[in-house]
Amino acid sequence: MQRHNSHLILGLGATGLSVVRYLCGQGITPLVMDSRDNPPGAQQLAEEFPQVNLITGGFDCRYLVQASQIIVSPGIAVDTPEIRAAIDMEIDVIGDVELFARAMKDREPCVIGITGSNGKSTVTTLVGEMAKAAGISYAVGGNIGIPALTLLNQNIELFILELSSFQLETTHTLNCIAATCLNISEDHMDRYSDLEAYRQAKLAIYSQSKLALFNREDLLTLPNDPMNQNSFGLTSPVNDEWGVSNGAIVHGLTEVIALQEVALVGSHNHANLIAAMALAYQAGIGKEAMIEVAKTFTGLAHRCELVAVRGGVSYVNDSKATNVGATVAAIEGLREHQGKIILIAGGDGKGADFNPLSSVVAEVSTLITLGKDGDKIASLKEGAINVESMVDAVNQAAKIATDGDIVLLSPACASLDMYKNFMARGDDFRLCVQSLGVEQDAEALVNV
Ligand code: UMA
Ligand code: ADP
Repeated sequence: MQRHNSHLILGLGATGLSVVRYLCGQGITPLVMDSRDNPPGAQQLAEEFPQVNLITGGFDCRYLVQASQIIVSPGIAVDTPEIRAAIDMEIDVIGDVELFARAMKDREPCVIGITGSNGKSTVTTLVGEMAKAAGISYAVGGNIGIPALTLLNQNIELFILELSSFQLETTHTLNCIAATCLNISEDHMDRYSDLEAYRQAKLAIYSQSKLALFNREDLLTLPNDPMNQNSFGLTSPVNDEWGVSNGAIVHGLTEVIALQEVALVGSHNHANLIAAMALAYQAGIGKEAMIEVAKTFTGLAHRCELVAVRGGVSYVNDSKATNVGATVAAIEGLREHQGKIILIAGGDGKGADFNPLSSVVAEVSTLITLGKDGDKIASLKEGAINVESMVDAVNQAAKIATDGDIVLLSPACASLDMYKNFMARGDDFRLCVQSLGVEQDAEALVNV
């Protein structure tokens, strides 16, 4: 057994590496463990921090019980028996975002926290864009892909953090100006006992904020106990709530922008924009900056992104739809569409109940499924076609689709059974579409 390390990092992905860098910067040499035999950060660790030891292939309890602090990566369940044992021994078990929070403890609140089942990355990016338009020095990070600790060294006035339920489980002292839980629908049921356990993990964000911004059309997002709170929604607001009235986004009685001037399409995206405005307002960002962003931001890649129009058929990449709620929102958002919708879905369902998809798959003309849980989704619609690969799915769809139709990749599942991540899946879809033997139509490509 090696010498005693007071700080133990569990997991050597993007988060684990960021924690190594942070602790080493503080003069602390941690020990790293990962249950995988060959974790993604191993080579980088060896090159950058040869003094830091790495143990792979499991978590050795002998080290855990001797640590004074254990920093757990979000991909590892806190309920893992070795970690539970450490918590029972009252060892300080936290996540990287809690380390970030502790590093910020002497600063005035300058963090915006964003969680929810869907829309987090869109809202996080929107608030960042609004800060930029207002000339504020800002940093965007967290679950969106940039570990929170990597933002710390910058001279930043406003931190905008996307936070997953996993990250919130190990975060306790974030001091947000405002925080939101955008919506709650089933996700990560392989990590939680039920929806309520998942919901409570997310609602923990409110107790770490000066203001809770909830979605008044999703009562699951309400704080457990009344606190300093406000709401957003697509309905007419009361008092200083944010909402929609007479076709315009309004803050109380004040009109911000007419919906027809908004670049983002789809009612779920309008809700995202309104939430972003409400958060930006709490950070002191003016309405001019909000309006500028509302008029120009068309959406992120892999979220209902129109990637090609071929032979009059629109190919839409919604690879980021990694849960049922996101796919429901995508199909509902296309209800006004006149042509047929051909849906490609499937992947790793993470233990989800797919039944809430039934009503929306009834609206699509053809369902093509793939991946680990493709057959479960296929069972929701008679005549569904189950295929082995993305190229088969796209080719099948292209055979069926005619002028005016939409081929939508919106998997309702994680990608990890077939791809490195949702971006690789979306890129593969795009490539398969580009390989179709049909000329691309000369049309502007934007998010639909
Ligand atoms: N893993 C092991 N053993 C370990 C450590 C990890 O098997 O010892 C597995 C996990 O089960 C997981 C994978 O390795 O499947 C990655 O886990 P990680 O904790 O090392 O992940 P990081 O690379 O640090 O990335 C994490 C977030 N990943 C997860 O929560 C799974 C990233 O969110 C986030 O962008 C990043 O930190 C920076 O904050 C990704 C994600 O999928 C995008 N998030 C989920 C979601 O959005 O639905 C919550
Ligand atoms: P997250 O970061 O929470 O995964 P994203 O902004 O990346 O959210 O969007 C993920 C998926 O959810 C996309 O498929 C997108 O079309 C869909 N989506 C975005 N906002 C919402 C919303 N408010 N309600 C339901 N689905 C949404």
